[in-house]
Formats: sequence, C-alpha cells, structure tokens
Amino acid sequence: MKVDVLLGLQWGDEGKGKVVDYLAPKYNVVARFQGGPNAGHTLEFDGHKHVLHQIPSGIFREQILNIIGNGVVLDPVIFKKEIEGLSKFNIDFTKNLFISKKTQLILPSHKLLDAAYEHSKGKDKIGSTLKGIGPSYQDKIARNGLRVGDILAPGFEDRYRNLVNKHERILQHYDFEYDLNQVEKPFFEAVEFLKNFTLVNSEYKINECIRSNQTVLAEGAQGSLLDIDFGSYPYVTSSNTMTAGACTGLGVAPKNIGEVFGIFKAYCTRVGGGPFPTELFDSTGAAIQKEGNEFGATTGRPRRCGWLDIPALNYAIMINGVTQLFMMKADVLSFLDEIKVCTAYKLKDGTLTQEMPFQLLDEEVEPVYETLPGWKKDLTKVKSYGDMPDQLKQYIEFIESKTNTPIKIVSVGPDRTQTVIR
Ligand code: 2SA
Ligand code: MG
Repeated sequence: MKVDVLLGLQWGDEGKGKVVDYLAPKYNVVARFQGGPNAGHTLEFDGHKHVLHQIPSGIFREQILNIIGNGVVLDPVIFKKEIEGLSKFNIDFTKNLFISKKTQLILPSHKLLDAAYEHSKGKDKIGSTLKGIGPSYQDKIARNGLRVGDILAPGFEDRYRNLVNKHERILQHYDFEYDLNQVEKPFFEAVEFLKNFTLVNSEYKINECIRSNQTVLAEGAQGSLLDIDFGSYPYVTSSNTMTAGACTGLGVAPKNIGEVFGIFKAYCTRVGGGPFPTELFDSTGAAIQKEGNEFGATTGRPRRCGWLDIPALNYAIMINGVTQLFMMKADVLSFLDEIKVCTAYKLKDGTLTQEMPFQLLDEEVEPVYETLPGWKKDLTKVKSYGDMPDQLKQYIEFIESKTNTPIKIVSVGPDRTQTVIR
C-alpha cells in the first residue's frame, strides 16, 4: 500500500491531531516525519482532552504502530514527560512506538541558542516556540548533530560535551545569561529513559509495511505556510512541512505516496510573527479567537485570527498535491451574520493576482474579499451533510469551486464524534 499523508495547509493548528485520531482505525502505522515538540496536536475523546507534542497521534489505538521518523527533532526531556503523562492509558510503548535511530536530538543548549537568537532579533522575532527546533536542525544540516542512535554508542557523553562546547562559544557572543548545569541532569536522565524504547532504522520498517500491504499514515506538524522553503520565510519553522517532507523524513519514495489529505480551518490563524494578509484586528477577530479557543497548544500564546485565504490555500494544495480537503472548526463561525473569504490579492500597483508573492508582506498585498451569508445555527450535533444548514453547504461548495478539490470531511466540534463525512 502507498503512504497517505496528512498535513496542515495553513500556519499550523488546523486540527491535524483530531483528524489523525479520527482516521487512525484505518491505518496500521502512524508516523511523524518532521518538527518536534513545537507541535501541539490536540485530541479529544471519551471526555479526555490530550495534547501530543512528539508522539504520533495514533498512540491511543492499541493496534497501531506509531513511528517517530528520522526527519523529526526529539527532545528527550519533553519525551519522558510526555510518556509519563500517558501512564493512565496503559499503552505498551515497546510494542506501539518505534523511534528512528536517525532522529536528531534536541540538547538543552539548543534551547538556549533558540532563546539567544530570538532575543537578538528585537522587533523582528520569529515567534519561535523556543523548543530548540531551529538550532537542532541547524546542527543537522551543518553535520554536527547527535542522533537518537548515538545514545547507544560508547563515547556519547564526549560527543555531547564537544557539541555543547561549540554552542557555548556561540552563546558568548550574545548578551544572554544561562545555567546549563541545572538542565543537564534531567537531560541525561531522559537519555537513559529513552534507551528503554524501541530504537530502529524506521525506513526499513515503513518500506516493509508498504510491501506487505499495510496502511501507513504520515502525520505532518505545523503547516505548509510555515515550510522552510515555501512558507513566509524567515517567519517559518525549520523543516519541510509539505508532502515532500514525508519522503525525506521517513525514507519513503515519492512513487509510494498515496492520498494527500489537506487540513484547513474554515478561517485562518497564525501564532508567532510574520505576515498574515487576512488578519482581523477588530472585534470579529477577537470573537473568532474566543469561540475557537485559539490559544497555542504548546505555549498558550493567543493565536491571531482572520478570514480564509484562498490564494494561500491554493498554493498549499499545489505544492503538496492535495487530493482531499478536510475543513475544520466550521462550528466556530456559527455566530457570524456573514463570512468573508479572500479570493485574490491586490498588489500595490492595483493588479489582482492569485499567486503568493515572493515577499508576502502585509503592506504589499491587500486581500480582495467575497462575502457569503452566515448560517447562524449550532452545528455541534450535525451528523451528516444533509443536516447542514444551506449557507454552510454554500460555503463548502464555494471553497470547492475555488480550489477544484473536494472537501471530504467537515469538523463541527472538537470531539472525535463531531466529524461529518461527505
Ligand atoms: P519554531 O518553534 O522555531 O519552529 O517556530 C517557528 C515558527 O513556527 C511557528 N510554529 C507553530 N505555529 C503553530 N502551531 C505550532 N504548534 C503549537 C500549537 C504552538 C504553540 O500547536 O499551538 O503552542 O504556540 C507551531 N510550532 C511552531 C511559530 O509560531 C513560529 O512562527
Ligand atoms: Mg497545534
């Protein structure tokens, strides 16, 4: 079987955790291919609400093998906490969770570097989650990094010390106080803890699954507009959040990619810095934030809110090869009399475009809106497409016509059961 890919088409927080959890019963394997503890995937079921950061969202289903792929950056300390936080679910982690030996490690000093770099940016801060993501990927690309498999080899501590010395030499150049001693003990305890897990060359496992007709779902983190190559650089994360990232982050050949599920919210949100053409600065934006509980699942930061952006959505559909769209959080918009959708950008010289400009700076593009009627009805008990108010159907069909892509799932509430299939 081919590997299906599920990813966010906006700036993250589209509701990927919920969808993976919902689709999981169809899959034998769920694998994370990029990102790290900057992610916050929220799952709600049986009255539980759980946020996963590094562990794939299939972990609550006994029959599913979860894989942390080579493209991920892993913080052992956060990993240990996350595993401990799952103790009440009686999960057999040695059986249900494999970690690639090629996964990069996030060291305590990566977090210090992240903070130092952000601090030095002044008003141009990226709005990083400060989990050490950028510096860890930086060491990977610079061929300095330490990987999960290295913890099993003799001399790990020496290699660790070497790398930390390099980091400390960099930190000297920043006006930044820190205390590494305090964070190293928990780090080494967490490294010992990590040795109890199944550490493998996961590319063999995944390709064996492909050959033996098992179903694999690749679970993306963050969103396409945060992609290191195609996002609103430099206000991006440090990994390829797009379909191609699933190939490099798991060792899957492009010909083995199957369906690409693109998740988007019925509106847009962004957390952290960077351009956001359809951002709302008025009471409507504030009301969407409140209705949608738009606060970072990892950092608690308030998320900026705005209208759906079709040029941005089409860009994400294009670079990912999306085959099916899933629209999330439709219920959040139920209070609105009318809903706007950005269908084009107007450039400074007055021309209209459907393309994302090289610099998506807010002052360079002005969104052109079309207005649709709101549905003003509670959706949280809607079970089928037929039950939906006409205005919501109109909204769905409008987006389909602008994107030429079918919307197959509409989410009408946070719970697993509040999911309508079309
Ligand atoms: P980083 O931490 O260095 O990768 O941050 C770089 C940019 O990427 C954004 N980013 C995110 N955006 C949305 N959601 C993310 N995950 C958490 C969540 C975030 C949170 O699910 O809510 O709790 O604040 C995520 N992770 C990274 C980040 O805001 C920077 O703009
Ligand atoms: Mg999130």
